[in-house]
Amino acid sequence: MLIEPGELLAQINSPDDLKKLPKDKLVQICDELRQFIIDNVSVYGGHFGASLGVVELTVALHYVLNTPEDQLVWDVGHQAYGHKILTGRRDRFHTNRVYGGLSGFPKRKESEYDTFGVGHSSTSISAALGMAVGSKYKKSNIQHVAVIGDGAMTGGMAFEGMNHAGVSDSNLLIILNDNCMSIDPNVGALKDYLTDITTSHTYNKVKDEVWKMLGKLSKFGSSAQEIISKVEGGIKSTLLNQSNLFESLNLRYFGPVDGHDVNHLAEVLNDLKDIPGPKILHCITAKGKGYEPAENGNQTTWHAPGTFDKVTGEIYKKKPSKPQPPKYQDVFGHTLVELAEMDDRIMGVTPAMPSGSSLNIMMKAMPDRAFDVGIAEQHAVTFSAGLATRGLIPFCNIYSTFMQRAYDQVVHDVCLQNLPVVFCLDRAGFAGADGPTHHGAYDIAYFRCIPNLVVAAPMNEEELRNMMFSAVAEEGPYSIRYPRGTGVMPEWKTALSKIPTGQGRIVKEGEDVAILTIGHIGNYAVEASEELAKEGLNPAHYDMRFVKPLDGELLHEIFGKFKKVITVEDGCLMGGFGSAVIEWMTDHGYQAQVKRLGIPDEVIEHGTQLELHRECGFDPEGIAEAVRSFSEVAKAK
Ligand SMILES: Cc1ncc(C[n+]2csc(CCOP(=O)(O)OP(=O)(O)O)c2C)c(N)n1
Repeated sequence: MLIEPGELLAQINSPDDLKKLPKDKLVQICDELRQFIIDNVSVYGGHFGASLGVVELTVALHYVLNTPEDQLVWDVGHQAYGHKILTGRRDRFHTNRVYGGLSGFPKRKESEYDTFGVGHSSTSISAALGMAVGSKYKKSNIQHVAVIGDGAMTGGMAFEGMNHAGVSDSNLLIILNDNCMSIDPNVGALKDYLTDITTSHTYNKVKDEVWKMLGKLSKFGSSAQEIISKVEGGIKSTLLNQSNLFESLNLRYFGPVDGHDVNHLAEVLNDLKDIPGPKILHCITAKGKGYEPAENGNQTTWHAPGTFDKVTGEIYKKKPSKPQPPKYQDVFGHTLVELAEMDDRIMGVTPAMPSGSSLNIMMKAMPDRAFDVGIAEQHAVTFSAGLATRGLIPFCNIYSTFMQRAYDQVVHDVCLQNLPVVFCLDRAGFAGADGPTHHGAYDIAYFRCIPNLVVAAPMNEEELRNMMFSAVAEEGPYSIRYPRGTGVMPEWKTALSKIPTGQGRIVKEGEDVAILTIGHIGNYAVEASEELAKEGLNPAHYDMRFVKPLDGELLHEIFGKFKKVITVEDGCLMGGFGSAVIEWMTDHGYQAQVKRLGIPDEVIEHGTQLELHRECGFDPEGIAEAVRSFSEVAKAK
């Protein structure tokens, strides 16, 4: 189903077309853009509230800037749907996040308007600053703008970028898109600070006067600007309780402005083009703006609601006829509370993903023992390490892809000191529609080389629960990876029992070929085996459960018995589980033919998880094919 754009939007094939519109048409174009996003996302799914919140900002930016020459960087990029639609991708927008279609995030190879590939938060200031400094070096006069949310602003990298920008004398404009929301409500002292600035009425009144004056004076050259800057700075620090955080970092602070007044935004952006040096414009917006259920309902749900009825606002949920297995994240969330009730040393930590990780269950049940620390993965890990030094057992839940941010903290702050932090890596393996920025492809490889760290992955809900239970008794760091989505056990609340660290299990006896799997992907091997049985093939299947330590006893048995081994992992092949098995094999003097199935050394784009597994040859059929090509029986036929 192709969604028809509104009359004006239908004529906009690039920002140049937008610029041709008279100013009095900007409100209409915003309305049509907003409607087009609603129409599309309600049918095809994707991120929602964030893009609605920046419709006016998007239109104003492309109206005023000379894109693609001027460099516009969106932080995270989940809010850039309007940007994509205005920059020549309107007719393909229905393929957003679909296998082979548009990416859900800005991507350099997709469009010249996407100046920087994004997906992980808090990178925009550093990237845009690098561009600005690079342009200056090349004597280019173009504009550089980073648009960053208040959630992304909590990430350390944003501060590292501002710290540098403040002394850089580059013409960088940072636009702070402040909607008080991350995915969940934003957290931390910065949030309170931003609210303080926003609600200081006296300051805002005086600021408006200064702004008008500034508009008049900025055309008169640098000395006038210097005077106004001093006046303005003085007013700000007198009127605000604290001195201005951004001004302290040498960034000129403008705002707050209404981020939904497109005409005013266009004027402000135009004015700011004339003001040299690094600066920040504070825009107040509402997530979900213009779509009632998203704006005034549960903004977290409407961050990425899935498909919905745009008239009633009802989010479509599948209504299965029989009980379904739970999501792994929910098994984690409920089991953590269960464990924490039994053991008062257990704590929970998440960097800005309470709903996504289901740590919100513990945050609600035990608010003093579970923490959302903001989009701050590095801090989450070292904070957990600190808790562990006090005899506590933190469960630090970080998506596999975001754990990449905190690698040094895992090595330096946790593992070298052998501290008992339990890392739960959600979304391990292919993330699906979010694509390569979000695939949890590398964690097995990057974790298995760290001393002291246990690397475990459950094949089902029961194993996840038992691994969490066992991790509490471990004296050092322990990691558990599990994928996005559901497990396989509708009756998931099994009795807790310990799994000895490094002990795998046999799923199915067999002959000729042994399939060794790690984690949930093992269920594909079960499916493959069922299919192969119909063809008279009977591979053995082992659920190894641990990449580190590997189960040596089981491997002696396997390599003693089988000369053909297949390893399967939802992770990168280089240095991953299959590599670990081959290393073990050579270290112990065995010789077998080993075929490794997993993610190749390439960027794999977006699609459903199954589509991507198929592309990489480790869907059930891919595993079956590997067995067939190996099997003696098959060869004899
Ligand atoms: C490093 C990293 N951690 C976590 C996330 C998950 N994430 C995506 S969007 C988002 C919230 C961003 O909030 P904000 O910047 O305020 O933008 P908004 O959605 O409110 O417009 C989070 C936590 C991420 N993309 N990157």
